[in-house]
Formats: sequence, structure tokens, C-alpha cells
Amino acid sequence: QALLDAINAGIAPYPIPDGRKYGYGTAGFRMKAIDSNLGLNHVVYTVGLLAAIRAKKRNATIGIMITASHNPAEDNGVKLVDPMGDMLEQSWEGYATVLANTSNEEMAQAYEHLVNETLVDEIRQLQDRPANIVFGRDTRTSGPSLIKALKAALDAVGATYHDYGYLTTPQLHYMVRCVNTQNTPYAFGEATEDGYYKKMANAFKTIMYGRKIHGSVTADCANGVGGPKLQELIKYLPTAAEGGIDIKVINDDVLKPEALNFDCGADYVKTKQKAPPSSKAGPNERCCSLDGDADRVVYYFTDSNGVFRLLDGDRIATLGAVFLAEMAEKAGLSDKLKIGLVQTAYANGASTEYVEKVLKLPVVVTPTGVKHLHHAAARFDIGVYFEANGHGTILFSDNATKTIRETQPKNPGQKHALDSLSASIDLINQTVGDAISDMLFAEVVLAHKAWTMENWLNTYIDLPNRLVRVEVHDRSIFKTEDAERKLVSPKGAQEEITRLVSNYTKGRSFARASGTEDAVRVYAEAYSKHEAEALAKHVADVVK
Ligand code: NG1
Repeated sequence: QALLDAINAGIAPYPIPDGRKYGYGTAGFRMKAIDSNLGLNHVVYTVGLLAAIRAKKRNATIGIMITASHNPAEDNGVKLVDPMGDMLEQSWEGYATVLANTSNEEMAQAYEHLVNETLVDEIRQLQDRPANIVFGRDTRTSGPSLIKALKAALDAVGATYHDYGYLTTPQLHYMVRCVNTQNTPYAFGEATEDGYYKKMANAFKTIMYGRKIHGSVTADCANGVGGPKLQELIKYLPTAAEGGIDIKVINDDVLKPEALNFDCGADYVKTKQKAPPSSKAGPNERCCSLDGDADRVVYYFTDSNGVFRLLDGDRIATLGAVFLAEMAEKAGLSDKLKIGLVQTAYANGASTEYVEKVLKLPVVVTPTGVKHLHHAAARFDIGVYFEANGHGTILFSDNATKTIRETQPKNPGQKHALDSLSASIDLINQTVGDAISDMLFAEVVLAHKAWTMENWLNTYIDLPNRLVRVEVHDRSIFKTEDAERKLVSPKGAQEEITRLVSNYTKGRSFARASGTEDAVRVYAEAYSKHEAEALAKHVADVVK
């Protein structure tokens, strides 16, 4: 009873506003945070309760990240991280939603009910288990008050915790995995920021051996937490003169809250298809943009004719796949390592064709949301997954890691390939998409191949495409199948879309409800820009 009283007392300052409904979306709970009437504090408190139960269930440390990623500065959100640094298991999203939608009066009861439901068979042992939680946050001004609500929940249930303060989302995922694998054969690294930077910098030096990165890279950090963290990492990396890298950091102002994701960052560049106005980069200069919590990155440059050229998540995926397939071949491991790509329906059709026909690697398509891509990628020995918006990473199976690390090289070329593959395992943050790690990886691959941005761009030609956001009365009626590529509801809509698509050369289009915004997204691609735009408009009219 003391525990239940503590839960009630702790949540008292955070009532659920009348009529509010919450859902654990594509990336946890997200909403406007400045308006306390919307109840994000209430939601965060319940996430604290759930994390403690999950930690007992898994007998492991669970992570919580307070961020709203690429969303505007006044938003915030919260997501849970499972023991291996991956996203919360999907079956638990329902529990998270139930708790979030519970009123204060019923909270203690709901907690007890959930304990009975999830820990029931072994209730005695599991209840007595310790619950340890680690958490971090991005630079939003609403962060501290949400952390206060989170701590109140953890204190109420007697959980132990470590507050990492400011972290990028992928750094928090890294910490969770490090804590849970300490003193095991699968130790991931040291669970400190220093450990994160050292692991990445050492891998970078190994893989760079004898290579040269041409020119500098300008990194736009969306005025988010990635800015100071990237500045920190740079201290661990060799400079260009030392055979390392010259990173010019821009948009790293975290003192002006309203600057976050405003006219800059990966989402701006990807959706507006232009460089941030603050960019001073000249023609053919390599640029990249991170998002507000540094879990996405896209590259771009302005070509000699002044045309803006975007190299998005599809490009980073294909770049990584080209390199790893080549290294696997040089290492004599092509037959032993099954490499595959995972994309969503938003991947440009030209990238899919390039991977299947030119690289001759398999492509799997999953619904939107990293959690879906991640699981599909884990089925390959080397699984490369990226969303077109730049969110992704590369997974190496235990078998791949063991094979790469235990194969004895027979000549210097093979040794170099094995060392590069081995360093890639450490350079890439395998827990989740990590803009900083993905950027360094792209940089070393470009150096290995001695590719300019033009060379990279010319590997295939993107089909012109258009993504539109359509406000609808009720997005919940939009149900899909076939990895979101076909609508099954509302009735008749898919037939109409299929008919429209058939009028366009290389046409492809689909509509789905967003999991993070109250809208339906329509994607269309076709042979020409004009056709892609017309197709998108017509399909948008169908769903309106
Ligand atoms: P929704 O709103 O479900 O489309 C968006 C992105 C996803 C993913 C999540 C989480 C697009 C089309 N969708 O999801 O790829 O990154 O946000 O941040 O970019």
C-alpha cells in the first residue's frame, strides 16, 4: 500500500487534462510541451512507471529519452529504450498507451494491474528485482520540468537511476547497451560520453589508415544537442593535417531555444529540398545536416551549375552497402556474409533498382518507423537500413562479427579489408540511427573510394518525387497493407490511386496516416518533376 500511496502522491501535480487521448506513435509520445494543459508531464510520469516495470521484467537497465527530435522547439516527447539499445518492444507500446491515458485517481490501480499482468507468473521474484533506469534529454527548455516528473515517478516506485543530462538520442541508446553488456562477451563500450567518443574515434583512425578525406565537411546541427556533442567528438579525432577530418560545425546555437530546427536541420533540408539559408558553402562543397536530437543525417551540395543536390538516407544506405560488399569480397567473405538493405515505401524507386540490379543485393521493404526496419535488418549478417529522411544504421549479426574478427588474413589486401570491416562494426552505432556516426562512416567511405559528391550522386539518378502532407478529418480511417504501399480503407481509395498511377511513366504513389502528426502523407514519384507533382496532387485529392 505504501508503494501505491507514493505513486498517487507523486502524480498529484500532473493531472491528465480533460478529454486528452495519447498514443505511443512512430517514435514514442510527442506533443506541444509549452502548454501544460496538454499534459506531457502526466505522460512522462507514466513512462517512468512503465520503465520500472519493464526493467524488472527484463532484469536489465531501461533507457528513457526526452526529445521531440526534428519537431519545433515548443514540442517535446518521450520514448523508451530496451536493454540492447533498441526501441521498446512493440507489444509494450499498448501498456505505455494505457498508462498514459489513465487518470490520477486510477493510476495506482492501473500500475498494480500492469504489474500483475506482466510479472504475474513469477510475481514474487520479479517484484523484488531492482529497477535501474538511465535517461537523457535534448536541449529544449521544457526538458527540466519533464525530467522532474520522470524522477518523481522513479522515486515513487523506488527505482535507481542515472541522469546523463544532455545527450543525443543515439548516445542514450549507446549508454543503455553499454550498461547492459558490461562484463559480458558482448561488451559494447564504456557507458560514458568519453567512452562513446573514444570508441568512435579509434574506429575512425583504424578505418582511415592511409586514406585521405578531401576537403572539409560542413555539418549543420539544427541548433540542437548534436552541435555541442559533435564539437566534443572533434577533440578526439585527428585533424585534416594529421590525416583526419576537417568538420566545420554550423547551426550549433543551443542558447537560443527558438532556433532549434528552425530554418535548418535534416528535416528542413529534406522536405524543402534546399540548403539552410545560413549555409555559406560554395559550389561542390560537401555539406550535411543533422536533426534536433542527432539521429538523422542527410548530405547535399550545390553543383557547378548552382543546382542543389540532395543525398538522402537512400544514398547513405547505398554508399554503405557498396563499401561493405566490396570489403567483404576483398576479405574473401562474400559467401559467408549475407548483406541486405531495408527500406520503406518512401525510398526512391531508382535507389531500389540500383541496389537490386547493379549491386545485386536483396531489398526488404517494411512499414515506416525505425523499429520495423531495425528488426528486418537484423535478419541479415550485415543489414543496412535507412529511411529516406536519413534515419538509419547498419547491423552486424553476431555471426558476422565473429567471422570478421576471427578470419586470419592471408595477404595485406585481405588484412586491410578485414580491419576496415572490423572498425566499421565499432564506428557505426548499431543500436539506432546516429547522425554523427553515420556522417563519419560516410566520410571514410568517400575517402576510401576517392569519390567526390558528383561521383556519389552519379551512381544512380533519383526519380523526381513529391511528398505532401494532407490535413484530413480523421486519419485513423486510413489503413494500409503491403508495407504501407496500399490502402485497404477507406473503401475504393486504392482503386482510384492505382488508376491515377497508371497514367504516369514510372509512376508510383501511396498514402498513409502519419504516426507522428495529425495528417495523411502522400508520396508520389514519376519520370519527370512535373508528373510527380501532378500525381501527388491528384492522390492528395483522393484522400482529402
Ligand atoms: P510519420 O509521421 O509516421 O510519417 C515520420 C517520418 C518517419 C520517422 C518518424 C519518426 C517520413 C515520411 N516519416 O513518421 O520516417 O522518421 O517521423 O521521427 O519522413
